[in-house]
Amino acid sequence: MDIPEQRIKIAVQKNGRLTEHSLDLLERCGLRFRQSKDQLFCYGENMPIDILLVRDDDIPGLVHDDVCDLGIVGLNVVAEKRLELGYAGKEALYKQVFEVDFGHCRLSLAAPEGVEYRGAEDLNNRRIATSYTNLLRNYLDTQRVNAEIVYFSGAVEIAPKLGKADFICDLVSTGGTLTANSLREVETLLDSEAVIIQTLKPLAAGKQALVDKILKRLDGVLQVRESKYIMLNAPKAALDEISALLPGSEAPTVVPLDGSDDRVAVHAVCRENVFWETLENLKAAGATSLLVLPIEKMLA
Ligand code: PRT
Ligand code: ZN
Repeated sequence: MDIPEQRIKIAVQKNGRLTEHSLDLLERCGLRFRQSKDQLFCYGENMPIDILLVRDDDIPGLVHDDVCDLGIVGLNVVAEKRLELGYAGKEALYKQVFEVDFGHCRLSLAAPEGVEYRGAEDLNNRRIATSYTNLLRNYLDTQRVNAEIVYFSGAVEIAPKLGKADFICDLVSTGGTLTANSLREVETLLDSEAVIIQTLKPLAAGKQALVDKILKRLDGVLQVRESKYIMLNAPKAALDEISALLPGSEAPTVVPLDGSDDRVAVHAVCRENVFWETLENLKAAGATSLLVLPIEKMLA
C-alpha cells in the first residue's frame, strides 16, 4: 500500500469553467479516480495521484505552499498570485510547465460607451474597477499612469453603472458581457489560457519520478490533440518539396514501394492540423494516395 506522503496531489478547480476540461485531461493521461462524498477530493485508483478540488484562486497558493505538487489553473490567476507575492517581497515557489489549450480569455481594460480613450494616459486620475488588482497595478506602473484601483470581487462590469468606477479591467472571452453592459474593450493586459504549474520544491526521488511521468503523459496528450499521421506516395524527385509542405513534421519516414524505382511511400507525424489546402498542395507536387489519420497516443 502507498504511504500517503508518496502520493502526488494535483489541484483542480472544483466547480467552474476549467473543471471538466481539467478532469478530462487527467483521465486522458490514464488516471482513473473516485470522487469523495464531500466532492472535495478525487482518489486516484490506478496511480498514487490524488486530485484536490478547490476554488481556482486558491490553486497557485496551494502549489506555492507545497500542499499540492501540480495545479491546473488560468494564467490570469497564476500571474496575479505571482505579482501579489512579488509585491509582498516573496518569490512564487511554482513554475509554469505547459499551456493546456483551454480556458482561453484575455484580461482587458474596457470603457463605457461615450467615454473617450486614446491611450493609457486617459486613465490618469480615473477609477478602475477590477478583481485583478496586482496585474492592473503592474500595468499602470509600466505605463506610468496614476489611477485609483477599486477592488470588486465579482460583477466588475456593473461598476461604472453604479458610479463606482470610470473604467473596468476584467476577463473577456466572447465580449458579450461587455457589450451587454455598454462597455467597449480598449486595451489587452494579458492573454490567458489554462496552464499547468509545478512546485519548485525538490521532491523525494519516487515522487519526482511520478511527477515526471505524469508530465510526460500530459505533454503527449496535448501534442496529439493537434497532431495527425499523414501517409502518401511520392515521386523520389519531389521528396524535398513534399517534405517541406508537411506542416510541423520532423524528418518523415521514407519507405520503398514494391515494384517501383521512382516512387516511395512517405509517413510523417504532423504536429499541426492538416488542412485541405495542404493536401491539395501535396497533390500538386506529385503526391498520391494521401491519407490523414488521427493519433491516439504519443510518447516522446
Ligand atoms: O469558484 P471559483 O473561484 O473557482 O470560480 P470563478 O468564478 O473565479 O472562475 P470561472 O469558473 O468563472 O473561471 C475560471 C477561469 O476560466 C478563469 O480564471 C479564466 O482563466 C478562465 N476564463 C475563460 C474565464 C472566462 N473565459 C470568462 N469569460 N473566466 C471568466 N470569464 C467571465 C468574465 O469574468 C466575465 O464576467 O466571463 C465574463 C465575460 O465573458 P464573455 O464571453 O461575455 O466575454
Ligand atoms: Zn475564482
